Amino acid sequence: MEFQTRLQRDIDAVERALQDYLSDSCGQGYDRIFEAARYSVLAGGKRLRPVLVLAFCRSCGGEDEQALPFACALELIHTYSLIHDDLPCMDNDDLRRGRPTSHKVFGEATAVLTGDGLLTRAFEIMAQHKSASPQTTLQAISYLARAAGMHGMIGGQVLDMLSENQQIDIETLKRLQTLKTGRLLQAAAVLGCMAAERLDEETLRQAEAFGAYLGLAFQMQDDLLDIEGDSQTLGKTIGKDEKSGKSTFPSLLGAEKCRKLITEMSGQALDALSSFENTAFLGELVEKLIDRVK
Ligand code: GRG
Repeated sequence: MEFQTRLQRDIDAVERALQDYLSDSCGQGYDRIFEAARYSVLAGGKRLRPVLVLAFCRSCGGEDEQALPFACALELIHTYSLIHDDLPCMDNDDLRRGRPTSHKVFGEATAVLTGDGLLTRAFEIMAQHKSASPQTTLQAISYLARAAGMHGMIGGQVLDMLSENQQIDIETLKRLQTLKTGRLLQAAAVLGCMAAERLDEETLRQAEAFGAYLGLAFQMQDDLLDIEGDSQTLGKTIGKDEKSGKSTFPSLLGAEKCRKLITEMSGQALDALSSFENTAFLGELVEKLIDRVK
């Protein structure tokens, strides 16, 4: 199947599943939390992480149905992180996925609770995954919890906060971004393998390597877009890194070196795919990501 058709099918499958998972209405006075959850989750977004889960599952011989609960759980966690990251006490952002941020529409307290609700809903969805074996489910929950938690994305966010207005070196920045952005991308690749019941150490190690390289290339590209990109096309505020005094890959290395490293890192991500089958789709996805619109 042609790349674009496959991608659109995957995105559509994820959108339908996300809608189902968030279709609750309680009729007991707290429907607003479901409304706020749908507002942020169903606002578009590239769906990169869930698409990666589906693609890795297929590349390990699994079916999309096996991967969808893990894929959606990961997207809910990603969306919670965006909602919380946009709060006034964090990045204080007004625009996300082309819309006013959650706290602008629903207020700060509801935005905090929406993030909390999405995080917990994610693990509920995983625990209820019917077609995965109990061992796989447990391993996947444990992996994602660590990737999203204090040894992963949250740890990266704390390093990010502590580095504001500080002179940090490139190794510190890499470590920070590997945690903050890379861990969820690693989780996407690993959860895809797990969904297909491929739990051997070597497979998971290669999936992790893919996620780590892609995470760095993706973050470097994101930093470049923050300088060179267009707010309307990207659906978020740009130029924020410089204003907030944050070290970024282009600020430490320069744009040219970044572009070179993006090519190198994505090449290493592609190399990590050699132990998987039918990787044409994943290969094109990597190419597409590092060539995002300016
Ligand atoms: C839990 C508060 C809190 C923060 C965790 C992940 C994170 C740290 C904050 C999110 C903000 C951010 C700029 C993260 C870097 C990773 C990144 C480029 C996120 C945006 O992901 P995309 O481009 O977004 O996949 P869409 O909207 O397409 O899903």
